[in-house]
Amino acid sequence: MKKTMLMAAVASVSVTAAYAGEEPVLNVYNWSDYIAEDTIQKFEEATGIKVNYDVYDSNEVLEAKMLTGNSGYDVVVPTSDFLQRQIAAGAYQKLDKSKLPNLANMDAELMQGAEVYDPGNEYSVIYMWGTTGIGYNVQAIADRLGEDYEVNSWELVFDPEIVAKLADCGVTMLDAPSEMIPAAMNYLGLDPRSTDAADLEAGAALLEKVRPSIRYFHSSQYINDLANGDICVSVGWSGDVFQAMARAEEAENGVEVGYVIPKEGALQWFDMMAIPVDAPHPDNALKFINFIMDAQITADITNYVWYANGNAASMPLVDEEITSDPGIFPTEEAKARLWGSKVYDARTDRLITRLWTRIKTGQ
Ligand code: N2P
Repeated sequence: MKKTMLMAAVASVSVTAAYAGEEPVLNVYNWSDYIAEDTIQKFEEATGIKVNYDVYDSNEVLEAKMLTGNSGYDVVVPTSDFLQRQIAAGAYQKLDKSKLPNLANMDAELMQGAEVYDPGNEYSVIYMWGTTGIGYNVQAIADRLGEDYEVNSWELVFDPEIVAKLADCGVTMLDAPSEMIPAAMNYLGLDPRSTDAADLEAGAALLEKVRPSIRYFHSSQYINDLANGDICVSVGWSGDVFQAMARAEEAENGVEVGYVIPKEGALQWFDMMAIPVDAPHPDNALKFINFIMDAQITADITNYVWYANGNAASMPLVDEEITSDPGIFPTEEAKARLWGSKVYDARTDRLITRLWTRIKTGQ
């Protein structure tokens, strides 16, 4: 009898404990090569919360998980246009801003820019932002196009004759249809944000034309390949190309990597931290998002991954080498030629997926 009462008492204590707080676990799903080496460890030490950290390199992969639900993730980092579509589908929960005091560190202008996708910044906070431009091996280009050739145009990958001269040293593109097709449209002089089927078809036709000169479509492999000199041109994300540059320098392998925002313009995107509607640990998620918005923590990430962030307070702590690089923080002149990601309706999205399959498989 006594024993039973004791067991009941123990059971009720542990139930109370479970209600008082979440288990000290957090499941994060972020882009690959997108965090400093010690960020997770620092968060675990500061909070006692154990982090399971998984990575992806494609918005489509993340979106499939978010729209299916039950991903088990507490914090994810979709790009703003994908985020908007996922918010509309009910995939995220509103942020309890009373638990995010470090929101005061954020750059008001950039957060306002992000409101295009998330009005009132109700569901998301900027993690990092960047551009989709061209990474290249300086010597390999000079060898094939001449010492005087200036890499500053999308012609490097979209002019069939020019890219054919580079095919032997390895040209790669992102496996990101909603970034690659608009870039081709932009090169053709079309509005990269157009959803007109004829414009999208024209962009796709150009990609098909240069397809024989493309070694692969992949969105993370190119970092090491550029760094090792195994490929010579990648349409890639700003920070990733800078990471390739840094890895080559560290390896002292004689490979010099450059990054350019082409003169015709480029996509500027924002990656946003958000909490899935069915996150198992939403309070821990808020703790993590607030931790990331700490000025020093965000500066450490930018200093490691070479991506610009949206945290004004972190700026004085970011290396001068990064803040002064126009490939990472574009000049006003370059900024005027950047375009924002476009949110596609379901019909346009299906068309883009179809065109992309055709481009990749050549059918
Ligand atoms: C990090 C890639 C993040 C940029 N490897 C994609 N929006």
